[in-house]
Amino acid sequence: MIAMETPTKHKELISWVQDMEKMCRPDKVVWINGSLEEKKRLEDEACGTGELIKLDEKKLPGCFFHRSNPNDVARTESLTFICTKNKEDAGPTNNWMAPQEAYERAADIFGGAMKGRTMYVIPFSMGPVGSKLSKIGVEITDSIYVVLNMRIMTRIGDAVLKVLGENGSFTKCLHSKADLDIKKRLILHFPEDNTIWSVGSGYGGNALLGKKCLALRIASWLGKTEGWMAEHMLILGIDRPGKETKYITAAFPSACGKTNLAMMIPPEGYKAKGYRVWTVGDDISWLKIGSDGTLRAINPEAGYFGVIPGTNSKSNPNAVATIKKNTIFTNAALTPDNTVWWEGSDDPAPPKAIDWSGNEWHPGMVDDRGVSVKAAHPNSRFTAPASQCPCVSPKWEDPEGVPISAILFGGRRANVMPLVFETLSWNHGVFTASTVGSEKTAAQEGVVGEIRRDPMAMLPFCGYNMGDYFQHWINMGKKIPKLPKIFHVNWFRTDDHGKFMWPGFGDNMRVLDWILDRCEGKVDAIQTPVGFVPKASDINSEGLTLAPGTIEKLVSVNQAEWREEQKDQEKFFKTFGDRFPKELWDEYDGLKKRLG
Ligand code: GTP
Ligand code: SPV
Ligand code: MN
Repeated sequence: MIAMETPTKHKELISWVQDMEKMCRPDKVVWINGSLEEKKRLEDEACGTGELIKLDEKKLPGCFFHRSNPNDVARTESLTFICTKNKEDAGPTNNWMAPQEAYERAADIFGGAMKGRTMYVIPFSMGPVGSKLSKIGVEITDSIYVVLNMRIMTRIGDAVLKVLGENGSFTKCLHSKADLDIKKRLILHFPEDNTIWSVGSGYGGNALLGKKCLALRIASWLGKTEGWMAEHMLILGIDRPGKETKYITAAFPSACGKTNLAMMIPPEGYKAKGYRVWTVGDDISWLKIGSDGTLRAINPEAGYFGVIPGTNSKSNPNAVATIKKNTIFTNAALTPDNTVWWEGSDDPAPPKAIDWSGNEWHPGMVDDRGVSVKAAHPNSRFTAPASQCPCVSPKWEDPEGVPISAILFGGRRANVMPLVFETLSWNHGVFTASTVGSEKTAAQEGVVGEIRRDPMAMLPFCGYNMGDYFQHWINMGKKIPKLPKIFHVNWFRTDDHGKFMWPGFGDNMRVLDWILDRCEGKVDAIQTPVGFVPKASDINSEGLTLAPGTIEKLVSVNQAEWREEQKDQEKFFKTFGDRFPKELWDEYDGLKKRLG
């Protein structure tokens, strides 16, 4: 089969594409150029086969609906592997497979998997095209859904090939849905070969290979060798009256509030004074030392792949505005008037709908065991262009990145963790980040309330031994002339009745305000064994209706609880053996002494 003319003279790229074509045996090969004609042609074709459903053009212009296979609705961590020559280089937190075995096992599944299909070749840039901070990848896929999502989430096409030139380096990303059989699903990373092979899934982080696979797992490895960092962090800018915009990053585990914080609208009182929040990114951040000595962050992505349920004009008005057009909705419910609906939407439930799995649904429906049936999958997602966000930062595509004043870490913790504390030093901040934990919710496997350690919110995304990753964080601290301060936040502390004590969402501005004041040395704090907490009176509660003493409770540090917490930290740290940095054991010991 003769491919269409190749739009590049890059020999390594051409020969790799030919090799993959030989293995996957598609009917034809199409190089993606990124044009609007091409987009239209692919949308038409996908609507023809039912892969996409065109939504009502008046109510949701340019929007499409997609249902993934019901066995394929989230990342599959147990089928995700880091394939380094030495097992120790993948570390105790990753699944490992020897590269040769991995290539062989996957080749069996990829062999002939694209028969009767088209193989698309997508050149893409993570980060603004041509920026020194950007990286190029090429994804081969047999899924139009993947092409159209990559078109939103990354920069694709001829402009990228031009920057790649005839011998630029790129990450080789091979993807096939194959037959969507979970027993033949593998998400393989070969950091030593700058290569990703993903087969058997068509969903999100498993299939849009620029996102978690390249921009976190491969990039974290590149960052360690090249002296920068790839992190699971949102980036936002904050305007305060009479001051220049300050930027912060924040790492929270999946579905713990990054998109919400990144697009937050400050409370009325703050807005009136001139406070404003700007979104630079909502999921991934690449951090490098700038020539001015600050730590600079870029968002390598160009779109948002956000959690749909719970998105409404109270929780996240900016997201609601962002997804009004040119958006792909995956696994929400389809209404009879050809729009989409989800639990926690602004609209009342439709009298009937087709749910995320393709079955008829009506409000109040329960299953055999009497459990209410959800119309939208809890992990249903929107894919929308970042440029459509009303509060997108004017600097979101700045090739130099934005200078970071503070780094926040946090998880979902009903107790122990105060609303906010400032760490005592960079190394203490890294220690605190390495202990981040988050509660499993009723929707996850395991015991409800059980803490899963998720250091830096990177547990599923670090492409190498996390002991070495912690060391890299320590080493970076020695090299950054203008170090950001590191904070820990927790929006999820509950009272004796299990109710969230903190209103969260836009009101998180009150905490960010204190954080920036600390960065500017404008407010004192109370030193506790775990770090600096605010004086209750320094958290502005104007306009909030909180029971007296709530802020005191929110920022309190219970030393007995912390001593318990440390036992669990120790167990976790020990799993890294001698790859665990001495500096972090020192911080552990320091905390233990302070706790008495
Ligand atoms: P990924 O895209 O999976 O990486 O997740 P994310 O961190 O961007 O998650 P997202 O912002 O979509 O989090 C959604 C969940 O967090 C929803 O259940 C929200 O209701 C909840 N959430 C977000 N912010 C807050 C908050 O300030 N307080 C409380 N109580 N819940 C919040
Ligand atoms: C996450 O799980 O952290 C996500 C969604 O952002 S996915 O792209 O599927 O990984
Ligand atoms: Mn994420």
